Amino acid sequence: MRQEIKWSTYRKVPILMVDEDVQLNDSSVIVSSLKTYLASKEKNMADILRCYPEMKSVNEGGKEVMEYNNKYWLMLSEADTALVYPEKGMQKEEMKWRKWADDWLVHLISPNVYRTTGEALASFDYIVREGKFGSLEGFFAKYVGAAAMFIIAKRLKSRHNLQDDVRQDLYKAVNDWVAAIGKTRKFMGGDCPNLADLAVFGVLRVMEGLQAFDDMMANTKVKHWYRRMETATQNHQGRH
Ligand SMILES: N[C@@H](CCC(=O)N[C@@H](CS)C(=O)NCC(=O)O)C(=O)O
Repeated sequence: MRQEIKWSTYRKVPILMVDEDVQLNDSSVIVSSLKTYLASKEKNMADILRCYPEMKSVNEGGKEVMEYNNKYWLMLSEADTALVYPEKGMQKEEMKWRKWADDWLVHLISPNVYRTTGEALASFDYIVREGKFGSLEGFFAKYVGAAAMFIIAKRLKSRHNLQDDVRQDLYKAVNDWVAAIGKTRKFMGGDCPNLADLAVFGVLRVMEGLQAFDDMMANTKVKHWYRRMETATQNHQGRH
């Protein structure tokens, strides 16, 4: 909840604290920093973080937001880069699809999970069930939240130029993703997931348990890759 991150000037989640003094903001910065750390043991987090400087920018809605330079880039020596990306084009492809997940795929979630009043209520029922709400607070959060997000989702739909039938954008997006992996690879990273696989999985996973997710699984080709990702993330099988 908002009050739980009062101590931070950056007001979004996730935030990762390292040893109670280094604060990592933004999920892509967190992922790139952790991956850099794991792949190049000699650097410390504070030094790594300095490679992702913040800058203020203006978003599609005209609002001032914090952006982070280089957020899809790993800060590795040439030798370490060759270990993480053994083949030509792997690094560029990973960056392209991580950016796609942040700039396009993620914007399909709200319009899809708050598409109808019934779906908005189901989404908030899930949020309230999983979150820390008192029973009265939860009751209000569910109905007020669902109504607000139903309206906001329509605004997001037009801001990001989605089709009238928002499911079609979702289906096309995940089918494009599966096509980019192709028939010969298990993951975009090859035999193990890379950071693009992780980013796309992270976005799709938040819809689990909702109608949008079931519709996507039934009407697209993403199912096999998605099931492989579930197993891979549970068993810590990321590329290293
Ligand atoms: N680009 C950021 C986006 C983070 C973000 O928007 N988080 C939402 C929750 S999913 C949030 O905290 N929103 C609160 C706000 O915007 O004030 C990231 O990937 O971490």
